[in-house]
Amino acid sequence: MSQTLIQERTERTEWFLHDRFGMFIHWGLYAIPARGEWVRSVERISNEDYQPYFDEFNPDRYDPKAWAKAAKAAGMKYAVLTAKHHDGFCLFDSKLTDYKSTNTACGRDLVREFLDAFREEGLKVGLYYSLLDWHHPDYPAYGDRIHPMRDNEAYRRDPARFGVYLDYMHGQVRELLTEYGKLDIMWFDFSYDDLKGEKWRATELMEMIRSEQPYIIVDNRLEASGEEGGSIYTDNPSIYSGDFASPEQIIPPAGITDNNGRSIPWEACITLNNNWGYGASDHTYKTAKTVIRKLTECVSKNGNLLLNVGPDAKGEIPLQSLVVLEEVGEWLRKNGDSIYGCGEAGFSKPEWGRYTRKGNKLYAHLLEESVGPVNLAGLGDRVKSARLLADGSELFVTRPWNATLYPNDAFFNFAQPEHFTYPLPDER
Ligand code: JFZ
Repeated sequence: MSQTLIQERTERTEWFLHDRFGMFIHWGLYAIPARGEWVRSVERISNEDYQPYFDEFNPDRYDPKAWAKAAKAAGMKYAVLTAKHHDGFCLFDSKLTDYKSTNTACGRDLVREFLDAFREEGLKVGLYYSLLDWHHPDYPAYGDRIHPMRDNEAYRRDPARFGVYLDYMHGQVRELLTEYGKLDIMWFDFSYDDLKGEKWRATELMEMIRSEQPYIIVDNRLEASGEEGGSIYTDNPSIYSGDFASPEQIIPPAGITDNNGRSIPWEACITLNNNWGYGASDHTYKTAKTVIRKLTECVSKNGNLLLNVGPDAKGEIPLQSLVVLEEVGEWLRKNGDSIYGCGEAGFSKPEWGRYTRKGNKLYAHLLEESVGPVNLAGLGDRVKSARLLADGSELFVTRPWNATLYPNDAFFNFAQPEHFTYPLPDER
């Protein structure tokens, strides 16, 4: 059984592991207070005090085609939008709630427009759906997760009412899967140690998902909680273990493998500044150079990078994010062969950078300027020829690093991580 699950997971995630780089979009009412998507919990904001954001929400500069063009130009191949975050506000026209974008001043189904625009650009599309719901009266904000601002009286009076919430949650997932065409990714978020798996009626949910959209890939957070990644980390995954692991704000030091040492599909989700949702005063943006290096690091460990943007209340991706995305795209246009379809090289990490690999092509990401020749220690005589990836120019490979050529020798390609021209190895 589990072998079948693993086999199906391998097939479903083939495109995903090839594509390597996606855009995460955290957007909702919280773009108005502009202090991150947890603002309601962090500041203990009551339903009543959160209501004005719903009343004034009107992102009249929302232009998902512009988002899609920016993602595509950045070299991203897929995108995931928050259809509903923890605050419960729906960016889609759910029949199961009034708490949705179509009932705000903007009156638009933001999810549908997102999907249309990104598909139009040829990107794969995914939706993030929060398992938590601070707005639903029957959601159990219990234990240390009581949100004092919440009036979840109904649940507190009668915990059995959690089932009412689960019907709602399952119903909304079904809406997303049946009313919006083919989706490529379902990104659930998240579980707690004592609220995961079957507590979400996860088997039933997964069976529904698979029957509606057999090829959709699902993250591991129906089961994963905090540090605990769930049974996807084992060679005996549950039906709701997910198709990929979702390390957050971290790139796993040695990639992710199961207890048999076999590589598991994974995607690191990383913010561009220090917030998922729009943070008006957060200017701690990563540089393009950092993003390129982190993307390379993920790929060198068989992983993906889902890079986040947090559009503002008007619907625009912050300019600081766009500038970084553009520069990353510039690099990928020249060096994308070292990222797409690539993975771990099977050689230990060189002193001067990282390797990625696709078949018999090895990509050397030179992260340090070298003094003299770049040492290809460990490759021995397997290097047949070397080229600078960005412009195709020849690089000399000198002894003792290539002596003899064999029929299946590796091609050696240098991906240029930055825009500097590094010194060619001397021919001696
Ligand atoms: C979750 C969300 O809470 C967050 O707002 C954002 O959407 C991110 C992508 O996902 O962040 C988490 C989820 C789980 C834990 C911590 C942060 N956890 O269990 O420790």
